[in-house]
Amino acid sequence: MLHQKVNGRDLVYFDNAATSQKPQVVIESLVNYYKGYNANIHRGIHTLAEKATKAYEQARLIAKTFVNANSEKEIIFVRGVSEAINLVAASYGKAHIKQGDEIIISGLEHHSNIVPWQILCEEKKAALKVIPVTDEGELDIEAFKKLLSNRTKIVSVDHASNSLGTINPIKTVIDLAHAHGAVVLIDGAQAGAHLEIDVQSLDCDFYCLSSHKMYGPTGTGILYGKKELLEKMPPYQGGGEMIKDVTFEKTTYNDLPYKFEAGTPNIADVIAFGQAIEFINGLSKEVMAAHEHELLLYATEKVSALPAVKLIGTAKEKVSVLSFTVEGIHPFDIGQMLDARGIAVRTGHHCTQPLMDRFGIEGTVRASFAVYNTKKEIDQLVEALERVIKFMK
Ligand code: 7TS
Repeated sequence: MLHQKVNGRDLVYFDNAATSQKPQVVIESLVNYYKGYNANIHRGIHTLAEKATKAYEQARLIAKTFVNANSEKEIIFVRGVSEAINLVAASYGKAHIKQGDEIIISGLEHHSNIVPWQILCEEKKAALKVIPVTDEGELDIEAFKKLLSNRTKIVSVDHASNSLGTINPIKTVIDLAHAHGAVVLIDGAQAGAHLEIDVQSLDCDFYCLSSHKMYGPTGTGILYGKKELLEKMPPYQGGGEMIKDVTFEKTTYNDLPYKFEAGTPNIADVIAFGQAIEFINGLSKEVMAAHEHELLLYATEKVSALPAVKLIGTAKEKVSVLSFTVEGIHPFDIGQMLDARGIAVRTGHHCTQPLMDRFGIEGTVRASFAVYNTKKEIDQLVEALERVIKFMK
């Protein structure tokens, strides 16, 4: 995948915040499942069904250790972060949110961490409050403190911003929210491959991950939830697997985590997701983060020195995301011209339109780095940008 020509040039893949490329172990895991033991899980007593069930449940144990959950019952496989947040908004929200309650999100959020709460607030006549963002792209914690009250029932923020890279002080957010009796959801979409996650020491109530941003396949991810909360929540979807007993008069629901996994799950992708986590563990997240941080510092220095470039997001703590605008040139045009030179970046609002409004821009050019990227590739980006700027100006 990474060793190919795009538009006649060696591919430089800098769109890792959107989705990362997949290591061989992940691809092989998918192939091995379909070639060797494809069977539906938790049902059959035959050998293949048992093998598939074991591999699927093994992935749950790997995920449990990865986030340091207390029990594998707290790990629910979902399609990704979007579904995880929708699940909490629909299920926890349905059970616990009333008219006049307040939900706090931040100005940095991806649409996936905005819209489910808007839907809930509209339905329940609750209010959505937003933590403002500073000029550097950091959360204004003093303003957050003022938003908190005994009306606050849920606080939902991202661990790291996909558009700016800002790493949020989530432990502070969690402790402040808990002091007001609110539950806290952390959107870990941009943290999974880069930052340490320990849900017990964080004491967050929910934490969400997408496999495909962590070197795993698309179509799966994790919702971690504290057992005592998940137990009190109504099911999200009805169907096979999530039930204990069904009669036309009354249905009783399965135990955790199956209560929230209706229907045949995404077996192959979940198993391969487990392998992606093992890939991260094998390399060590700390070592990966150190490499990515070095790339970020290098790219920040080089790109910000180019004429007419303005960095958007200059927080002190960042994951490896570099967002910028170039005065007088539309981000889309830059993206197209970089693509013509084999360089894949993302341009636009990155599903954070309110954040773009905050900075008074339509969008940015975003380069986001992963473990396989190099300084040489950043040099290629800088050289290409220099040409684009010269050509367009
Ligand atoms: N939250 C954040 C912070 C994200 O970055 C994304 C995806 C999501 C939620 C949604 O995750 P999904 O796996 O359910 O789609 N972010 C991006 C991005 O930055 N470019 O493409 C997708």
